[in-house]
Amino acid sequence: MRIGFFDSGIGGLTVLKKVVKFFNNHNYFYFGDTLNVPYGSKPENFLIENLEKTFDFFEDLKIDLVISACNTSDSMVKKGLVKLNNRSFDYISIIDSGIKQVKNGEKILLLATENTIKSGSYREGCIKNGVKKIKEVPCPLFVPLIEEGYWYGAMSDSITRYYLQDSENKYDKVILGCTHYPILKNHINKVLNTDIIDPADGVINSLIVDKKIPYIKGKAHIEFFITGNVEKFRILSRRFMKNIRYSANYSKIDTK
Ligand code: DGN
Repeated sequence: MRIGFFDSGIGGLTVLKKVVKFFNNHNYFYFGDTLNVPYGSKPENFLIENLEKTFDFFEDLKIDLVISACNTSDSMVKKGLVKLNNRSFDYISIIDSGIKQVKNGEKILLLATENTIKSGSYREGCIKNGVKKIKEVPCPLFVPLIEEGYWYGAMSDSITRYYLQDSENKYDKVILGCTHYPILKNHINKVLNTDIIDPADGVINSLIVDKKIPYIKGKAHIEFFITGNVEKFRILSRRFMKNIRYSANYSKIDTK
């Protein structure tokens, strides 16, 4: 199958890695818009236009299934600002995959970008699922930190502590509502010591339950399409995807 992923940068790799690890031998296509990262506080119009163009690109590539690996862009779909009606591919929402994992009566901490929080998509979904309380915390410094490769160490630790300082021991679960954030999972876990919801696990679950991708043992092939610095992306993605069997091509692409 031909499976597409999109994100502003390397965050979507947290979703891609889990899917490739589980389903192995398919043709994967990853669109990383590193020229425009971060998406967190970009104007809505920009996000809508960009996502429409990304979807056009996936149609040109004859993609069968698109997995949203960017909550911020997915929130435009959830709000109905980007439509899927006439698209030729099937689509999996990362936000829906996160919401599915919350339960009635739980107290939830949502970490996400400003735009995702502003969309209210997680809040509404969690409330529908009966959560008792939801606190939303934007963590804008996480994304540049991760894009620059600071996945460990004192700087990541102190920024994590700064964002989470008032949230310790108050919530049943924390949703990592931005695909970049699982890269800092160890730091987040150290501060909160709370169950973590990674929406990517919900993606895997719905792929299995709905039998959307056949399991084919073997080696994956990934085509990366990057709008910014391809070499920087190649180095970081290799570092993140180590221990996974895949072959890859990296191409520069213009979004205009
Ligand atoms: N990784 C994206 C998300 O899940 O929202 C976007 C992060 C960003 O560009 N700020």
